[in-house]
Amino acid sequence: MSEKTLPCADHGEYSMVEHLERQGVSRREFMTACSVMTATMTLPALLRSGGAEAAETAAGKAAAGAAGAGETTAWSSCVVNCGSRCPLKVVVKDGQVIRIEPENTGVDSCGTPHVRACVRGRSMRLRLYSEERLKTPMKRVGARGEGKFERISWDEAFDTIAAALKKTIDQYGNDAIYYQYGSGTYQLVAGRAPNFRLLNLLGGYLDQYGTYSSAQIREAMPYTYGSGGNGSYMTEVANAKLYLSFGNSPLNTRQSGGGKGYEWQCAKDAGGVRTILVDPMYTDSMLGKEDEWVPIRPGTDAALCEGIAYVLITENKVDQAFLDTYCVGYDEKTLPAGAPPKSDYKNYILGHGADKLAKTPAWASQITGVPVSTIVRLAHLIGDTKPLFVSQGYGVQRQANGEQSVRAIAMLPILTGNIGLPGTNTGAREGDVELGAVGLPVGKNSVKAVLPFFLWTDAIARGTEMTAKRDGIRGVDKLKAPIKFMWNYAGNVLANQHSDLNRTDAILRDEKKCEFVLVIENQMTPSARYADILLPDLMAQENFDYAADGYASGTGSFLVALQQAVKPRYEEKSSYEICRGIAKRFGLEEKFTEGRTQEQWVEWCYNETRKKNPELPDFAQFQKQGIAKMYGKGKANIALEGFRKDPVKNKLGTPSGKIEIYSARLAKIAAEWELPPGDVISPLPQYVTTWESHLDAKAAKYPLQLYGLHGHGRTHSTYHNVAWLRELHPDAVLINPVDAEKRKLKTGDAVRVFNDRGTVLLPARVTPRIMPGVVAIPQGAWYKPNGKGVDEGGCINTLTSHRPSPLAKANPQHTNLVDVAKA
Ligand SMILES: Nc1nc2c(c(=O)[nH]1)N[C@H]1C(S)=C(S)[C@@H](COP(=O)(O)OP(=O)(O)OC[C@H]3O[C@@H](n4cnc5c(=O)[nH]c(N)nc54)[C@H](O)[C@@H]3O)O[C@H]1N2
Ligand SMILES: Nc1nc2c(c(=O)[nH]1)N[C@H]1C(S)=C(S)[C@@H](COP(=O)(O)OP(=O)(O)OC[C@H]3O[C@@H](n4cnc5c(=O)[nH]c(N)nc54)[C@H](O)[C@@H]3O)O[C@H]1N2
Ligand code: SF4
Ligand SMILES: [Mo]
Repeated sequence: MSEKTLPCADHGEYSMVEHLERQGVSRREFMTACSVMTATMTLPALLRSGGAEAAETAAGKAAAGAAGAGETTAWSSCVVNCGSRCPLKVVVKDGQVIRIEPENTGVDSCGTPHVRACVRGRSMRLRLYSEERLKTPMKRVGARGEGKFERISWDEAFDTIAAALKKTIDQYGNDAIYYQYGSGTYQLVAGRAPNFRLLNLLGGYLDQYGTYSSAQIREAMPYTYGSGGNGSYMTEVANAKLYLSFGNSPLNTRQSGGGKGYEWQCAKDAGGVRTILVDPMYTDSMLGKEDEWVPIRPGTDAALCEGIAYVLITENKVDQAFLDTYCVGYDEKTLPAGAPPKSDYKNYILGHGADKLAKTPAWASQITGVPVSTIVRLAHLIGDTKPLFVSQGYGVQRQANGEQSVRAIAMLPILTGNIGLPGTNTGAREGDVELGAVGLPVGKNSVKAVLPFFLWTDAIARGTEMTAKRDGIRGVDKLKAPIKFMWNYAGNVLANQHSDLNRTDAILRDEKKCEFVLVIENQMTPSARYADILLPDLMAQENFDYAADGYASGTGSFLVALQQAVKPRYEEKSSYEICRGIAKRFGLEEKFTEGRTQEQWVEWCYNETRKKNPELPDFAQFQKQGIAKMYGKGKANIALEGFRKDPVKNKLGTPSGKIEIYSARLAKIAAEWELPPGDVISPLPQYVTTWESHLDAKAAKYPLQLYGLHGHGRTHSTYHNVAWLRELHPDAVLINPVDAEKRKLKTGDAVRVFNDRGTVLLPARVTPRIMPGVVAIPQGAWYKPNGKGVDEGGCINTLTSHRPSPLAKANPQHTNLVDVAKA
């Protein structure tokens, strides 16, 4: 791997931290040393300088079993929702975790790497021993949301929860029990699964579809391709000549030492692919690793793609044979029967469609902020370079018009025929190998109704008004009951990760609306404050379980043993034991356990996984080695390869079996659904100017576009209460010097970021890395309202809107207008 592409900040820094700490160097000295090194040296340079080399050796010694005197090592993993599940070696002395080491069973080059944990996983010890750790069951004593609790026994907790469940079921039915989105832990037996298993035994619960992560891309892409949001593996980038990526930042969001960020760098080094990143921010995935950064106004990717399409079409750079054979609706001759005349893509782009507007580079430029010359140059590159690998992150689709943008981006590989061939991709995010790891069986949910994940505050406030055609309710035409019982496991959505938190707070506080809130957590988070009963869960390092590679691991498949490194210190219980306790109150304990202990279930699940992957070692051996890596399983995956080879034999999942540029299904939905003014669903992907974009009337009052980014210092809100990380990655609002100048702001100034929904207090960070007219806040800081609508915690969701996107009814959390002023 070349020096150019391995940033100290991601992979090297923390082995230095830990090494120096072990040598007795203080945090303060470390921080200073590291920031100097990060600024000036790359990891290979560090390695040569000797410091990190020593750290590597120390880690190597521990792996070989030569830990210090009295130290033992257990295997665990960082199972938060970052998608990587990096294995961790938990070093214990005198019953206490004294440090966390990364796994090192791989090699230091591309191939079968060490799956090195990032700074977050390596600071796990601080989360384990944080002041906010929940110790005992508690019941609320103050008003809901006030955060006043009293210790109770497990018996009282189980009795209270069982009584509330019975009351809800008797009075409103199981439809009134909602299982809240919560992505805090991805362990396979004692994570979320026992909660589902219990609720299903009780007659079911209101489930959700979609996620805060990727709801829009997963909903929209199947209209084009017949199936979901994932494309070719990142390893395929090695075979491409041009990598064009929209809002994808693997070195921010796929940080693990063995995941997609790593694969990206290896692939780039192997093939020397030209790299162009389209993003409002100059991200850490750039910093010299890109050939070109194209700054773009948030929410306008579709316009850029249409401007590029205009050049491709008018300069004859489209692959007409591919479009004729594999696609529906590029031009009039492949439009489906029943589509209006001139409703095809070519006519739309050239200005002969219903809107009579040519999507010229000049038109695209005034929307996107990308210069005309850049649009034309990009179009020439895209038209002339093969293979072309187009991908996108999820930031693009976390916008009010995200469903349109994701399909518009897919048009670039489609127009140029860069589909199903080596070095190409569909325009979706890169895919992952899946081992099909088996978790605790959860049974069947008897409640038919399913809610779009983003509309739970509506389902509390106006549940019975919500319908299929207006609110995207599935399984039934209309919700039977509002949400009356909130089951919140391992999530901080209630008061942190959902939108418009001041509104959300008012809805949750009203005990007549949602009558019972159960929170099962291990930290006293903002959401935990809203619990009626608050239960302390184990953390993975105190639990016994196993985990599989995540959705950010790319081709790197592995299983990790989660071993009990330390015993719980207080009265915490695993979710399996918690749910068993509640099941007992209903006489369902035997049905819940099927006669197995949690440990026996772990072994059972592992063995089921092994049946599908016979190359895995037996359970005893797995426990001994702690990690089972199975790299290289699907290295050759190219999205739609079979379809490209034989489109008749390997039809896509669309009604026509082809790529549907024009979707008759979307035309039908557009005609039938009830949409508020301004919401557009259309059979062709098309740029739509939305509410709270820079072209909206509201921009006169709030001239800055705001979005939240997934930064290094947290996984969402998890790891927020780790002081080391707050020091290393301080929260701030990123603002361009041009916008700062107008407001007389400099870095470090305390500022207010505000709109009609609320105000957030934060320091400013003035930087040209964010484009003019746009500001960004790392998402996930803990919401801390001061009672006057001002959030002193710096949580972006004080400012975000709860209005859903048109098709997926999903979170447009990156679409916001604000202003910034000195506090
Ligand atoms: N404005 C804005 N908002 C966003 C986003 C954005 O980009 N912008 N991103 C969205 C996205 S993509 C997502 S996925 C969501 C994430 O939203 P959440 O799913 O709420 O994720 P976290 O904030 O990480 O909260 C996880 C919680 O689980 C707890 N936890 C961790 N381990 C365990 C365990 O073993 N047991 C139990 N019981 N609890 C545990 C942690 O303490 C933490 O409080 O946020 C969304 N919100
Ligand atoms: N470090 C870290 N990694 C994480 C997480 C985390 O919290 N921290 N969370 C994990 C989870 S659950 C998820 S879902 C993923 C999230 O992964 P993403 O959703 O891909 O991450 P974001 O940071 O929201 O956005 C990615 C990039 O899109 C850019 N962007 C925003 N709006 C637009 C737009 O309209 N157009 C274009 N072209 N670019 C835009 C942003 O500047 C950013 O660089 O990350 C995962 N990985
Ligand atoms: S936050 Fe993600 S990259 Fe970091 S250690 Fe955890 S799983 Fe690995
Ligand atoms: Mo996510």
